[in-house]
Amino acid sequence: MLTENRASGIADTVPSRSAAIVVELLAVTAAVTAGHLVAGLLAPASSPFVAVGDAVVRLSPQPVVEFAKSTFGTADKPVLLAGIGALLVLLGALAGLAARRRPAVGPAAVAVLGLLAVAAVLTGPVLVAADLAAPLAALVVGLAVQRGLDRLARRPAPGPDAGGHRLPRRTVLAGASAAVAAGSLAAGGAGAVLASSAGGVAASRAALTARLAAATLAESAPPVPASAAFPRLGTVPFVTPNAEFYRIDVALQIPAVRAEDWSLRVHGRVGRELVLTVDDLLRRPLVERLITMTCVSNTVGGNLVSTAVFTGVELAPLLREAGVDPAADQIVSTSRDGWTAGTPTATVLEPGRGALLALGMNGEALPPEHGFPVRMVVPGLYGYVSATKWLADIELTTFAERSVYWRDRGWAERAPIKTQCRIDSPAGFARLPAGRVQVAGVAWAQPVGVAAVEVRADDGPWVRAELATEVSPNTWRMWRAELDLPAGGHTLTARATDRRGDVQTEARADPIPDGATGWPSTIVTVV
Ligand SMILES: Nc1nc2c(c(=O)[nH]1)N[C@H]1C(S)=C(S)[C@@H](COP(=O)(O)O)O[C@H]1N2
Ligand SMILES: [Mo]
Repeated sequence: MLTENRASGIADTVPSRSAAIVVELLAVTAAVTAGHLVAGLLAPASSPFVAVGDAVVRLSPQPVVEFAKSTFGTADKPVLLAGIGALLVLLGALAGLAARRRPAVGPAAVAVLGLLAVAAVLTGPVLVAADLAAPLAALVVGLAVQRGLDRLARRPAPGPDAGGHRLPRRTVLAGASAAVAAGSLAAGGAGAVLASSAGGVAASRAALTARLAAATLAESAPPVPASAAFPRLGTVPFVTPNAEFYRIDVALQIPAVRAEDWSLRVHGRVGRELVLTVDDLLRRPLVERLITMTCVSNTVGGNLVSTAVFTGVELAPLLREAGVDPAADQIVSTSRDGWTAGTPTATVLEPGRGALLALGMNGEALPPEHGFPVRMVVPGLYGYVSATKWLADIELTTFAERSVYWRDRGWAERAPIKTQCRIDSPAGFARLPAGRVQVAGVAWAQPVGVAAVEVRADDGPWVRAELATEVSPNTWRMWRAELDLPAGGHTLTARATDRRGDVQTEARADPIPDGATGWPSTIVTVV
């Protein structure tokens, strides 16, 4: 079909529907993959795709986030990215169709999507100049591809030219499209590879592991005696191997920062701002701490609780050097991907609390998924108010002045860990031989420590459990007990008492807003 291009007098072709869709989809694909490649080279989280996904997560109302979590579980991130991909295809196809007779729609759609990616990166709370490179590259490449392919698609039908022969328009368009598709595939693949090897993060991590191993410690972690756990009775090991340490975060893509490129700004209500590099941290006294971390989302009996030896520097003296304004009751820590946590300043400055900027975990530099190169760890506080991974920024402020990620979504402003315990063995619905039944598990009450655990069968008397050797009040404590059980079904229940003498409450509460409560119980059958 031909239309008259009145300005030039040249007859342009209205592209077929399929050609129009292909042109627009390839422009969008080239944009996304070019952005992914540049992001892989510079800053993986700035990939337009990932940045828009992060922004969607950031801006989603809490019920939507909860729905996604409960419907898709840990697949919520891939599902979100797939959804964004599907939406892009749909929008691209519609824009392509609309652009057949209104050519300006084609580049406009690419520009709008590109600017959306720029906006997603700009509104991420932590922004460095390099973050803009990927969405801008996406915008430029997308527009260039759109223009090039669109021109081919609209080229007037072939006629003899000065050179004699011209390739048929469809052949040229198909060739160019294939080239763009192949280029996009290569760029996207290379971007993904670069993001996963993350610009030398693996090498940087290995080097930091070696430096930590060679460093002189100002304080070593207490030894963990064999008597600290009852693995033969079915308790988890005392120190959780890194690969088994629970993981909770909202990062769609693990932020990749080399230790050499990392720095932390300490600012806000302080006497003097500090900017610290990993070298600066390694020049300070290095301490090792055994700490049991706990997630506020852990349900009674759940396993979002793990223990590791963290190596790092004390946070309290560092803040004192910066000179904390006494009015600054909140420390807001921000991750490289923009996630934020608010920690009570008084807790971190408490004598003996032992809050850390951690660089090492169980004898290695922090694993990427646990915050490489530097995270915060504060014994006794749930992770969401203290344990910022991929730490980028610390601002001294007030609870009145600033809210943070999970507080914005209905979780409590302050969240000390609640005394809790778990029955690890026997497993739920186990069938056991009649007679003496071994019961074992863990209890935690950071930072005061566990004083007692009791177990009972059904409504029987509480039986005092034997406690494993205490390693630190900041870690969990294993326990075991023996119960004589007659044949039949039984409910085993446990409860812990902390070193303040407070008995764990029986009252059931949901994790939201400040941590679950209630006694764990396990149903077994004795045969
Ligand atoms: N950057 C960042 N840090 C974060 C989070 C997050 O979503 N992003 N989640 C927090 C929560 S809720 C918990 S419980 C701990 C979990 O740390 P882990 O994954 O190393 O176990 O990290 C905290 N630090
Ligand atoms: Mo958490």
